[in-house]
Amino acid sequence: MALSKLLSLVEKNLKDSAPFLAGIKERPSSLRLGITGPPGAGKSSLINCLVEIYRSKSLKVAILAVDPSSPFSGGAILGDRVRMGSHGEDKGVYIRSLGSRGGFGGLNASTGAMATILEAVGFDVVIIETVGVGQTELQVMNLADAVAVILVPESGDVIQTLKAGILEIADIFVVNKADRPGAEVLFNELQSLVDMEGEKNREVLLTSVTKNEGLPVFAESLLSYAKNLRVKKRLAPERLRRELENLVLWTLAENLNSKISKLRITNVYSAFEKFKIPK
Ligand SMILES: Nc1nc2c(ncn2[C@@H]2O[C@H](COP(=O)(O)OP(=O)(O)O)[C@@H](O)[C@H]2O)c(=O)[nH]1
Ligand SMILES: [Mg+2]
Repeated sequence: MALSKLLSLVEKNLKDSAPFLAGIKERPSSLRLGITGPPGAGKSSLINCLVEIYRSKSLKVAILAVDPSSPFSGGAILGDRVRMGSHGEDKGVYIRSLGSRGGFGGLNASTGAMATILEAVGFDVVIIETVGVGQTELQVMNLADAVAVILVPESGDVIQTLKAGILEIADIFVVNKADRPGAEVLFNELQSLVDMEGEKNREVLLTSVTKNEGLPVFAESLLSYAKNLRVKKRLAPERLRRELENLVLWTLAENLNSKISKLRITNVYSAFEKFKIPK
């Protein structure tokens, strides 16, 4: 498929794709939804439900899964027909897994480029799934117009144990696996966190994929957050600054890797030592 080839080209050689990417016009109607949370929380299962709901509204949906264990990837799909549902032959659904390699903002840059392409070729919704564990994966959520952080009763004392980062980026908290004990406790805990914030206007929802509960509400809410926050998030100075920083770091790392031989790198390093800014 031509789209897959194009995305692979961009993923493998972001630098050379820059002029092409710069020529792509942004589609104001497209929305990016970020889904993150600890492994096993049910992110992929929920995304599968979102896809079904959005498809029923005739929205075209693309998924970028930055999760090596995602059931969307490779053979795992075949072993998990329930979670994948029937999107296999649906042309209005595109699923792609991305490795979280390429540090220094590389993942951020290539995921962003891929989302841009997917929007340009006509996908109304681009869902980005990352495991909310590493800083790199969390940063990718900056690309989204709205972010849902998925938690489960087993997450335990989340508010104490979760890194601040993952709590901050949420527009919606989803307590999934509401069919399990402890879901209400976690829900209340998050609700009081959100209530204290006042002006931030974040939301807490309960879902159960297995019991088919809370899913349309979640789907609708995520979409409406994205619609409302889209412009603000895409033009946020903080985000643009971080994207630029990523790009600069990534370009430097690329150049360092490709242009400096191993022999010379020691010379560069000792030269650099001399120029360090004194404290
Ligand atoms: N009991 C229960 N299990 C669920 C629910 N949602 C997902 N799961 C299961 O949790 C496991 C992890 O789901 P997955 O979607 O791969 O999680 P991810 O790692 O966050 O993407 C799978 O075995 C799912 O079937 C739910 O609402 N209730
Ligand atoms: Mg997953």
